Amino acid sequence: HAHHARIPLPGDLFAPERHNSAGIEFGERTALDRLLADVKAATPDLKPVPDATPEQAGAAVVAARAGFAGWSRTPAWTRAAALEQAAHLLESRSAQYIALLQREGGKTLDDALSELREAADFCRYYAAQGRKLFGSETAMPGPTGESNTLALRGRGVFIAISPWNFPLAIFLGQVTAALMAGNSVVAKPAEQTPRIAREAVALLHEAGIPRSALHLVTGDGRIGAALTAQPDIAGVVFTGSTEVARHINRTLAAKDGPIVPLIAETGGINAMIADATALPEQVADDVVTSAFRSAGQRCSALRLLFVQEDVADRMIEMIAGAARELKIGDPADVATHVGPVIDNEAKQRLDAHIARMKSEARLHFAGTAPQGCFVAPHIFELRDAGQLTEEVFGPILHVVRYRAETLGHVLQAIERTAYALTLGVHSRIDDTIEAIIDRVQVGNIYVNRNMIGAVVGVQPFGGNGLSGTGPKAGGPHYLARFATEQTVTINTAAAGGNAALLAGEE
Ligand code: UN1
Repeated sequence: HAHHARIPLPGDLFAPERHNSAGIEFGERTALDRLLADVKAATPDLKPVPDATPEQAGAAVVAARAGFAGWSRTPAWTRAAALEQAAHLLESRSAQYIALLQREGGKTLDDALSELREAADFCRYYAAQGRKLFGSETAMPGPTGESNTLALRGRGVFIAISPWNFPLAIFLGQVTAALMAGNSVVAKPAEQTPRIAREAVALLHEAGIPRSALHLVTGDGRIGAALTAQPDIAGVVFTGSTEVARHINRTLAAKDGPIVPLIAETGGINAMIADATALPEQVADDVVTSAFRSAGQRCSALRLLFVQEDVADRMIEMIAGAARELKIGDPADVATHVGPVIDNEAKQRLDAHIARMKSEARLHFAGTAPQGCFVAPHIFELRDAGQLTEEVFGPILHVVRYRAETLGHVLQAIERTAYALTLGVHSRIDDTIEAIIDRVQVGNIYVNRNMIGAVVGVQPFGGNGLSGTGPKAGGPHYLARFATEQTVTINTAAAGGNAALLAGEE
């Protein structure tokens, strides 16, 4: 095809097109028709990706160590240009990636499009931030007679371990940040989504990242463990469960040699508070989006909804009504709202949780799902928020009623989860909103809107407490944590050698 569209915006998809790219009139076709036709015609590489052995994992780290020298000396402008080229390639092949995200990741069209856009945004945002941070040294103020400069440089080999729920965006976000900062990278994607990772690595190589600077190692947690245990690594960036983050942290701590930093973005038991002044239609819409979109398989997703008693019955009824409209099924069908969960193990875990909730809580709503790896959306009402003790990674919403006087208890219950990733607030009382924001340490707070889909460079994303170490992905402080800093102080008053050095002479 000649007409490779950029990633369309949702509104564009329904706008009638009267001309094809060659200017030939064809009537009422829409960009959506064209995109769907392209996705259908796409032939993503679905060949299995073999697992690496622990020896291969070790060899990848050695090769990345050798690649570090050249890549860390490559000018930041060149590194940034490669990332921008990667964004361009992603966009020009969007149909191919959407098809792969649907086939391997179970993504609906909506989710695949947002993910593709997020992936391209990460590449461009880190390129722009990287030019600022790494493009030149910062002259520091100081006394006359000396010059002081601060420079950021790559650390060495970074291990990037990424999850299956954003197999393209989070994979590329981690890898491009580490590369932009001048590190070489060994990337270990989730074992459920190695094909998307293989494509993404091929794309980065094509965009100008040297093969020696970026290596892919596939396999499950054992391969991840083999990588983090390697002696010569300079940092680890990880997105996944809190439990695995702790395990990595222990592995790093047990090693001799330099202290190796871990950047971890982990789970959440995310809450939303809706008081009696909230707009019920908007709450229903935002709750359904936050709890059930992506089949609830986002670390940002809503798990625990606190509703003020006075409006609770009506609110729950409206949410159930909105949830009833959701179509669950084949992600390749454009009418589908909720696709499958990632694998059978996930389905079994979620089914077990649903069974437990049926005996411990009040069921308000159960959707219908087709046979296979699907989990229908469920709404349960708990007596107490403490009944939910772990992150349940699927389309299951838990509701708790509260009285206006006990908002303090709600905030305590949120703090007691010890996670602090996302929080939703629906209220029209400014004092309530401010008091909540002031009280909690949650990383991303969303007021009077849904609480998923953080936009790169707009809503820097990441949590505190059990939810992660920071810094926030897609935010201005992210890249610096992948780097070392070097301060150079030169006595400019000294005669001879120093003055010559400053003048750039030998
Ligand atoms: C994750 O689900 O692992 O804001 C994190 C959002 C996404 C969440 C990504 N950035 O919904």
